Amino acid sequence: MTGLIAQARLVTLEGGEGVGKTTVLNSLRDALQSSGMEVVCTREPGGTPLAEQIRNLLLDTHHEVPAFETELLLMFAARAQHVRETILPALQRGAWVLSDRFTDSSYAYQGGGRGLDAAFIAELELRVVGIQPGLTLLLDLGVLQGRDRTRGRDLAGHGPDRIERERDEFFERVRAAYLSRAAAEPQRFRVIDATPPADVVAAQAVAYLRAHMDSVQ
Ligand code: Z5A
Repeated sequence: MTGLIAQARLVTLEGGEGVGKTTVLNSLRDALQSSGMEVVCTREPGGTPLAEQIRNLLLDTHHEVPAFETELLLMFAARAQHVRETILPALQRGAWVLSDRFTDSSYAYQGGGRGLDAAFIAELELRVVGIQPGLTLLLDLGVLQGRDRTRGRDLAGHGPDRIERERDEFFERVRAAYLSRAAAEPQRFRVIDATPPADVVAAQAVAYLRAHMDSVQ
């Protein structure tokens, strides 16, 4: 018993760097809209003007390196605002919400990657967030393949942000933490192999979404 309230219409996309979340999110949005649903697409950290400013602080490389605890608390500060200003109002009017990352990212990056205590993260989740997704699609890809996919974008002028500059071992721990969470909550997570071409990955994600929609309507 987690004390969290499951929100069937909240669907989250998770995974490491460059796994293709943004690409898949567009296909999920199209599938929901073609079924006549209102869809709100959002992301973390971010999703409100204030939370987007916190995102900029988190990813900026120009200030001193934040303490791991500072990073965690800023993620949850942004999430507190995002849940109250964007997610809950949308769910309350019957919309579906597709979020590119949510609380599982904090368990994977700040818990798995940084080594912060999962019990502390769970306490924040309970007190600050209070809800969990009805469906979480975890796109799983090798760390080096993810890096290859983002390299072109980095070379095109967007240098890597502060977290993207972490070493491969950090991202290996992130990946392991995600897979461990998925194994612990098989009813909520669907793990998708993100190595095939983007249209194949998106089709698998849409199939899982449709099955979930059938189960909640
Ligand atoms: N973070 C955290 O630490 N704690 C938290 O609680 C939260 C977040 C919420 C910002 O997130 C950072 O915040 C993130 C985690 C941390 N840091 N990292 N790393 P973000 O979501 O903005 O950053 P991101 O995950 O790095 O986004 P991304 O690199 O844009 O990944 P993506 O959205 O999953 O990938 P994409 O843009 O859809 O695709 C990447 C490229 O690959 C692109 O050129 C595509 O055309 C290509 N692509 C996509 N799919 C395929 C396939 N199937 N084959 C080949 N190529 C493909």
